[in-house]
Amino acid sequence: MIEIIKTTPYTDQKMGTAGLRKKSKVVMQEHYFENFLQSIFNVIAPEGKTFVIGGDGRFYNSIAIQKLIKMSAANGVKKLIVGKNGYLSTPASSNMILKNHTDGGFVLTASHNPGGENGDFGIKYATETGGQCSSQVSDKIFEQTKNITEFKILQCEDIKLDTLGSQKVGEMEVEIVDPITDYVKLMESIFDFDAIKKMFANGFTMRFDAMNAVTGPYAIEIFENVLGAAKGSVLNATPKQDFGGLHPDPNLVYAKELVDIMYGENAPDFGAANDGDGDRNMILGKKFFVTPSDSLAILTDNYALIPAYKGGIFGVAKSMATSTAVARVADAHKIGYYEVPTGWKYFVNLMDSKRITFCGEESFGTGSSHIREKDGIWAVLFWLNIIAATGKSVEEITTEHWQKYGRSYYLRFDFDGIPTDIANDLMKNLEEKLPSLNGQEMNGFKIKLAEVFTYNDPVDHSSTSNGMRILMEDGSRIVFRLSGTSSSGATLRVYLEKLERNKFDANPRDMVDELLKMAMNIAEIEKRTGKKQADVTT
Ligand code: G16
Repeated sequence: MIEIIKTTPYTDQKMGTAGLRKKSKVVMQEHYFENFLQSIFNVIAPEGKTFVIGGDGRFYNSIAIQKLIKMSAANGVKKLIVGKNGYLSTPASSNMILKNHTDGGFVLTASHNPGGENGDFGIKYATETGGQCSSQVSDKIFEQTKNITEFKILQCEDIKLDTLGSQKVGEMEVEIVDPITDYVKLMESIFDFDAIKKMFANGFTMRFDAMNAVTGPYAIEIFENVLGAAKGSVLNATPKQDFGGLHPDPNLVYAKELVDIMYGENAPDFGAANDGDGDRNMILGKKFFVTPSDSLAILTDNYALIPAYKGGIFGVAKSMATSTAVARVADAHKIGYYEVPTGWKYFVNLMDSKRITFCGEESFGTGSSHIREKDGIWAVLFWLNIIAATGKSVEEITTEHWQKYGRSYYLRFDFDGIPTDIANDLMKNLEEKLPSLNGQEMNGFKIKLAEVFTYNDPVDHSSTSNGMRILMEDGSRIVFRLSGTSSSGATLRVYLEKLERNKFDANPRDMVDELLKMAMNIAEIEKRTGKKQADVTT
């Protein structure tokens, strides 16, 4: 029986950079999830449509997914394709949306944010493009959430999600699928699996840290079972509701176990980690870290080594905050180059219109037009393929890249937990100051341009402003923006980049020191937030 339940709106259901992301306890409030989902349905008219659904397995996944299924049935959805046990990585979901030509999908995830009852929960909504909905659509959904008065739900038993195959829930078909098989096939169609297998057979060693999140089973299948990496190469491979207490953000701070292994004695040849929902990646060599910005540049420079791309690529894009390393590669290869606001959704039009093949972000995201999300395992396989094709180590590949293109020393400083009004005032003050900075000399740099970054989408002609940048005459940069993925309060991100053409072995922190002083001073960070230094540096 379909029930129509009266509800009262919440006022805080605005989607951020990637869907709705909140504290688990916020989402667990009465009708919070239902209100948000019904608001999406009210905007997208789901009757007769098919969606892909799943989640990263975090706390509340199993409850939310049952609500999602029952509300879909009550709202006239024709069919749901559901990852077995309710698990689906973000890239696998995008693949399934595209492969099955569905009308979109939902991934229950707060991505790299911690999970558990005291952690975060989230919902990403993707359209038929396989990418997340545009800001125009999320704005309409937000308006709905403010006025919602009722939602529809089918009253029925919980649906069993552990058996593959089709079942009926009311009038709706629910097909439980194994998402890993299709994803492995996709990866096999892109990379030279034979070359990578040969490399493992010859003794190449790796560690992949799945951080107790959704990619564990995908990684075991691909790296250990198919490619022949030694058993035990995948760490933290079993998805856990609270990620075993880990913060599933693959960077030098949070992927500590892997970092200790890669910087220890007898380190394996290659190390990598993925985040909660499998779209982010970190790449490491023996005692060596590749910044995500460099990784994008290196993958782009080496596209011809990969079977699926050797015929040529359209172009490449990065988020504005990402370092300019890939711009120099695009220039050398004479391919299209775009800079977009932070948020993978801004790449989707560029991929659909065949302007770009690759894209990436400083926030540990890299991907290509094989899907419309960033793809952690794809990036790891790309690196393995380059290593297999060249016989070189991660360090050699990266160092040779710097020798060819120069090195963008790059660090991001995050100032967390700032009260929202203080963060907004800081940004407003900074924006007002920008015109006066043009042409000034400070801390040994000459400022070429200080501006608000505005992106004009060449396909839908929408215009988006996100963050501010100060560009120096020597190619160095300072970028300021507020995070769009915080579940409470505000995080100020300060991104620093120092371009060096000849010096490659310096300490990045030393290299950006003057830029940091300059950024702290211009944005009045200590005065306004009370913070003398960043909470997290990556
Ligand atoms: C999300 C988006 C990314 C974006 C990141 C930045 O990542 O999908 O495109 O780069 O947020 O977040 P912030 O606004 O906090 O800097 P994910 O992995 O959380 O989906």
